[in-house]
Amino acid sequence: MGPRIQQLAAVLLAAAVVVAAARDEPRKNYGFDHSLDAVMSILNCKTTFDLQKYVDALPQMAKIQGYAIWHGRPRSIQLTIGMYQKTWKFHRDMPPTPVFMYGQSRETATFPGPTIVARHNVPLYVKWKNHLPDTHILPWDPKVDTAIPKHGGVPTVVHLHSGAHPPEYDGSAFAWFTRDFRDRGPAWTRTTYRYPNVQAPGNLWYHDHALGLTRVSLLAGLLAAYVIEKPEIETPMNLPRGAHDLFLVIADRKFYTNGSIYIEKEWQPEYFGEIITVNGKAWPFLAVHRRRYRLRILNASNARYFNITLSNGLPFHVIGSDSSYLSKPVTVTNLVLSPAEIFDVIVDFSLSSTTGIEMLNSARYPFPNGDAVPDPKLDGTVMKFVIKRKRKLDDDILDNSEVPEHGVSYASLTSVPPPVVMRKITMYEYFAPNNATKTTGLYINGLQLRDPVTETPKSGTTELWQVINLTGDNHPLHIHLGTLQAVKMQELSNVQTFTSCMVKLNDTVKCNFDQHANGITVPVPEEEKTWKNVVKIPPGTVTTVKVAFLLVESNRPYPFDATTEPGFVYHCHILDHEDNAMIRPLKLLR
Ligand SMILES: *[C@@H]1O[C@H](CO)[C@@H](O)[C@H](O)[C@H]1NC(C)=O
Ligand SMILES: *[C@@H]1O[C@H](CO)[C@@H](O)[C@H](O)[C@H]1NC(C)=O
Ligand SMILES: *[C@@H]1O[C@H](CO)[C@@H](O)[C@H](O)[C@H]1NC(C)=O
Ligand SMILES: *[C@@H]1O[C@H](CO)[C@@H](O)[C@H](O)[C@H]1NC(C)=O
Ligand SMILES: *[C@@H]1O[C@H](CO)[C@@H](O)[C@H](O)[C@H]1NC(C)=O
Ligand SMILES: CC(=O)N[C@H]1CO[C@H](CO)[C@@H](O)[C@@H]1O
Ligand SMILES: [Cu+2]
Repeated sequence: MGPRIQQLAAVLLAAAVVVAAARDEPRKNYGFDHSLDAVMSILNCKTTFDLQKYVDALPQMAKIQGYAIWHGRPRSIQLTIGMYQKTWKFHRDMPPTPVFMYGQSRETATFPGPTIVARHNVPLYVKWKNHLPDTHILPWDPKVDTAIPKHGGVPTVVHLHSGAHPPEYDGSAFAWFTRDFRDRGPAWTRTTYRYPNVQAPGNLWYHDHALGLTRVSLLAGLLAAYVIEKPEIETPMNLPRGAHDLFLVIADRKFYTNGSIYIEKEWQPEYFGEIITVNGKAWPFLAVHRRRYRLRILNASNARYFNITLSNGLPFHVIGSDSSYLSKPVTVTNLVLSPAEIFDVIVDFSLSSTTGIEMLNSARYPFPNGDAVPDPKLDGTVMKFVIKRKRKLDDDILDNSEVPEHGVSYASLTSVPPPVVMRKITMYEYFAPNNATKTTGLYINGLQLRDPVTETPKSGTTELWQVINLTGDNHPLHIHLGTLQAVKMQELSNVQTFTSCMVKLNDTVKCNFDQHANGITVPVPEEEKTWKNVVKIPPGTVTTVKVAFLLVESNRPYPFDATTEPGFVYHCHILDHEDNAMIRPLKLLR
């Protein structure tokens, strides 16, 4: 190692040690100690560690139209999308990495997979096909409740995140299947899913959801974007379109020197990588014109939060978050993204004072109180925009798009009926003793996924959920089918007393919840005031969210039966937590 590398090694080692020290570590390998090997392997490998930034152009994933036009009207079609093992170059100077990817064929599969563009109210049928090999490319932990097929193979099942669809098409963790449907999970019923696309227009994504494998299968590459368009709403907004409407799918990864993706064999509470990829490339660059661009920023990391800014201070005009537009655009200079969170923004590069603009990240990890701070040389940067020289008579530069004055009328909390039920949802973590057969993990309300359902909302109603975080981390709450919006975030007083009481009694009444829910109120950020699919739940607070089990755009019940088997789930979207097992069943009633 050269002196500069050695210096950086020391910094990195220090950072990793701090991460380990920052967490309670009741057992030796509950932490990040093994990650030192990976850090070292990266340091020893000049090609990986000395990766030059901004040498790969930002790719755009292929767009697949999820409808046909027949006599001028959109109509349903069926797509076939497969899952393939291939290799992918994450950087010009890295060896090819074995990955799992979605694609319409082996040749066209990409990391992330193709973006599906569906049309509002036009159902789309997708046949999901598993072409994966007999064994996973990444290790999984048998101490975590995991889908295990009789005949080998990689269990998969696809969940359309944010989708409003009946339970049989939700991609239940128990509805998995292996190659050619050879083995199938207990809730498996069909090969082809029907997505009704009845909800408001916005940004969704699809990803794997097989029991106990979500964190490794997404890490391996089974994730992609999905859009529901509704021209009646979107055309009048006059947003940037076509080549100026881009997805940025951000994901952090850690690699071995041979290019393979690194993850601990044993389940760890959070996966962090120091290499930031956007659309499958490490620290890419994008050449842009001096004009407005629409950027749909999706955080597809396992556990990393991002706090992004542009290096020259250019603002983001936020027009939507997750799968809904806002009431009106909100202008901010930084965005905090949790895992699985989406911000839909417009950036006006014509106002740039510089020709190169870096997208920076400053979120500590684990978020928000972890002692690890992103390294400006590594995870402190995301990508770079490079402004193209102006050419004469270049039509492409003419910009008729705008930041609309108004968004949609249904984004506000009061656009839906008042709640009919109030629930308390408590997030815990437990530390298994060294000799336990189960690993350390997390859970909700003292219960596990396989325990009987306790959340049974009535389809067509809204509810208030008070979500209490008894852990040290921020957890992004994700509810299948329903859509949610934070109402209030209030800090808890005497947190230690309340936490130890809850750990003992697991009962908010006996633990005098009301007497602790009296701290200061933290405002809900303006850019998150719309119907979301993940709401960040900060530590030491009770976050009250309104959950709508209806179509918020029309205030009508779902035009399908949402009460069938196998039901839905709600969970934390830190994938490592979801797998083990911050996840509970959700069953709608008529
Ligand atoms: C890369 O190295 C790791 C660690 O030694 C190993 O587990 C993995 O199988 C290797 N990958 C390939 C493609 O050889
Ligand atoms: C995000 O970054 C901005 C700008 O650097 C800073 O003001 C803000 O406090 C950060 N937010 C969080 C939650 O870290
Ligand atoms: C991205 O999403 C993952 C989960 O999917 C989450 O753990 C992570 O914190 C998010 N990161 C950002 C930058 O939003
Ligand atoms: C496991 O460890 C606990 C304490 O850590 C101890 O009380 C228990 O006896 C151990 N069990 C076995 C089977 O060794
Ligand atoms: C926690 O409380 C729930 C609901 O009151 C109960 O069903 C569950 O068994 C309790 N769990 C533990 C570990 O005490
Ligand atoms: C109830 C509660 O506040 N639990 C934890 C939330 O997170 C903080 C860390 O920021 C812990 O100190 C609390 O115990
Ligand atoms: Cu979590």
